[in-house]
Amino acid sequence: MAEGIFALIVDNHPMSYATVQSYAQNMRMPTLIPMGTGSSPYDDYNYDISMLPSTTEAIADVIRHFRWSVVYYLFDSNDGLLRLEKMFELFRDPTKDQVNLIIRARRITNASDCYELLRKIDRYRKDPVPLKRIILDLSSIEAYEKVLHQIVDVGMNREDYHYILGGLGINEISILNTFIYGGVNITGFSIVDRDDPENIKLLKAAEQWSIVNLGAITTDEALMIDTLRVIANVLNQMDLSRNNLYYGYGPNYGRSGAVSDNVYVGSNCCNCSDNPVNPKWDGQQVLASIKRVKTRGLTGNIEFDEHGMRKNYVFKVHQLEHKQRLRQVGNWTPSTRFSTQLLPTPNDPFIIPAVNRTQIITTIMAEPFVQERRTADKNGAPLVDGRYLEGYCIDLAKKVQEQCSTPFEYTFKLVSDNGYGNWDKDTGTWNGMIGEMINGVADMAVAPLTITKDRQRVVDFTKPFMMLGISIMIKKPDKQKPGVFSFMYPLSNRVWLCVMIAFVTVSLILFLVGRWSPYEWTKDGSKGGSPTNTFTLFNTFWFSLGALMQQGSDIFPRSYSGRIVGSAWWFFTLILISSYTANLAAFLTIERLLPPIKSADDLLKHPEIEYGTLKTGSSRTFFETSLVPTYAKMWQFMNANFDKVMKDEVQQGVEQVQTSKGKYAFLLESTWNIYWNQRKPCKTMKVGDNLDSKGYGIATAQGHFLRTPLNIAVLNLREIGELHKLEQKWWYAKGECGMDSKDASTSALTLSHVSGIFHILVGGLVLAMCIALIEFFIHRHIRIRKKKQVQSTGVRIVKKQPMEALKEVGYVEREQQPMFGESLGSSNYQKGQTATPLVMFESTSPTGTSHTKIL
Ligand code: CWD
Repeated sequence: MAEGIFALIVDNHPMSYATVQSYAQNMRMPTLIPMGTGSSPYDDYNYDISMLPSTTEAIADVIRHFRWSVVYYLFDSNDGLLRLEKMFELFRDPTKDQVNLIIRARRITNASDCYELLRKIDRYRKDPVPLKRIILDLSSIEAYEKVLHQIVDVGMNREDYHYILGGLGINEISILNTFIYGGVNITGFSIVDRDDPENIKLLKAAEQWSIVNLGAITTDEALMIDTLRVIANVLNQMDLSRNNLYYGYGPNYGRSGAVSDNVYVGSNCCNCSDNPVNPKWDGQQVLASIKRVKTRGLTGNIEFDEHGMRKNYVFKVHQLEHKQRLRQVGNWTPSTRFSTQLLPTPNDPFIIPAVNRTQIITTIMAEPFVQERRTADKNGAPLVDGRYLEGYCIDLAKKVQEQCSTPFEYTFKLVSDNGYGNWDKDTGTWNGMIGEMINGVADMAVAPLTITKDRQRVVDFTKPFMMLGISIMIKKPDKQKPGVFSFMYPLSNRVWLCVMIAFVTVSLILFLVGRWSPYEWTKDGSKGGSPTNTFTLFNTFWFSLGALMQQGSDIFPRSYSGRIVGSAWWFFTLILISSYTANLAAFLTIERLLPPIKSADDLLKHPEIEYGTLKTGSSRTFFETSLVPTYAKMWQFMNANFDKVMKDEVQQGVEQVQTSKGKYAFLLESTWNIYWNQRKPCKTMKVGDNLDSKGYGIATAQGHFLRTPLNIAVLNLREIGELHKLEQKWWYAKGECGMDSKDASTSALTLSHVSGIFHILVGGLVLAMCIALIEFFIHRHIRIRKKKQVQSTGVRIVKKQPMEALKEVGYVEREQQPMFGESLGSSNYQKGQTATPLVMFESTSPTGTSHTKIL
């Protein structure tokens, strides 16, 4: 220290540690202890920084998990003694842990020879339980090797033993391989993170320099490297150029080769022989900088609390069972505890039988599964955290309890982190309800908890009590009122066009057929016997139109060909009009919703519409891990806009859909989609098919005694229709929005539905009147012209009723047949030509000219 140092790195060996600690405290010298836990946070030595986190809490969790009642605690160091003290402290209140633990502590004075102690433990028969649970808290890997060796020698590696190794290098103990066939259980921890890519890089580099062996780096080596990393980190952080660490100059001051006077690192603080000791520097600053360090190292996340102890670290949990090598079964962190289910020894009679306890059911507030009872009547509603609960899951738990062949009592608890259960990569643990079951905080979960393969690995699920899938919720588009021409809707525009073309084509063909077929030609006496054809172009159109309108007309084809055309056209119109009529009612009455989105692909096609799902839960995992290109692209979008589009709770997502004018779609489980669409203000709707198919199950901690009875109870409830009834009760009976289709079918047609046909009618009437007027004027014009002509020639040209007209203007019937060659109007009467009936008229004009008319 007199030479000038910055911090101490020391071993906490019992022979020297107390002395070093005392000096460090007096000289205000930060002291890093790579391989020990240092002093208790509550004593006066507050310059200690411990690199090695304590496993005491993790061991306590194992004891709680297995509900042991007696354990042996064997330790060989003062550190171990401190941890033992902590262990007693943790189990002081038996009501808190539901474990009344007896700890039998023994100190191993010589790790190389503890046979006697082990034999005594083996022979001790006065414990309330014959099975022996032994915690080994030893100071080094060598000590573990030695003691475990003796355990094998004494024969304490049988199935009635379970050891917990308190150190952090269980995977470095080679003798464990010999325990595989003895039937013993061993649980332990490690901390070196060999999977971290940064660590792999570092270890590879170190291997090149032959410093460490990548595969075989020990926990002690890793802790030492991390200690140096901490110091390097602090040096980088501190503003050394400000010269604020020390009062004097370093030993290099003025020497050639010194980089600069200002970059000297060290305290030059103290002279150990001063009496009283008079440190000239402020080690508190360095200490504070060390406690502020936040970095990652070989032992994972490196951070310290105010007592200089590690925080936010992760232990890997390892287990060795009969015929199974040591394997990692999960993780443990101080905040989330175990991320795994530690398998109890089969048929272990000393686990406090869960059957005797009230089962703790974890659940989550999620309408309508679990919600606060709103009515004044609170009878029968469980009281949890000061709230009376009701909902589908509360009813389900009751019904399952009634159906269950194994009787049990239960109480509800709300999940503390408000999560369903996800694997947290950072902490390496399960959170949410799944985490609570794994950690033994809860026995089962009755909640809208989706059955997934990852969850199934760590907890047991019953068969699904409800089926669902991820679905799309959008804002309901405004209803489209049937337009003025809604009578056109039953047929598409193309069909209308085809009908028009068919109409024209049929009319033309009928006209041609009428022309070609001789049977359509008749002799009309009123026309002087000349052949006439009713199927003029105008008439064929009239005939086709009459058939199309299902009205008929007064003209019909006479020829076979004409009748074939007519029949075909009638059949066509029969089917067409029937189909049209069948569709018409629906199109006139239903107010159609035309949503812009109908599928997940549509969401990708409409970049203006944002979408998201819950921040945690199986839906997020679905998108995150999906290999389907559409869903993978959707996840890219959601991940890029995470804070904006992802929601903590379903209600937030629903509210955003309601308020975002169709610019946000929420991806949620279909059960909730249906439920929220039935809640006021009724502004949302579910579109498209579900993206996947899955179910909610009741989850139990793995191997729970109620696992099978619960499963059977759920199946039974399904078969007797109770689940269906519950669904009706919580979904449809409480609906506030009614059924859209029902509304539509009962409502009367308004004028807006049928105004189009009025328009057509009025249009037809107006057109008819116009044409009538035109006809009137044309006729009048002709009459005037004729009158003038009669006045000037004496001949009145008539068109209609010619006989009467001619008689009127002075013609008389002539008896005589026309003479051959006689001029008959504009054409000569030809020889051999007959014209019957033949009526001839004659008149004499004022000029004396004789006129002959033949009809
Ligand atoms: N959960 C989810 O992941 N997505 C959703 O839309 C809803 Cl409503 C819930 C949670 C899920 N049920 C789970 O168990 O993770």
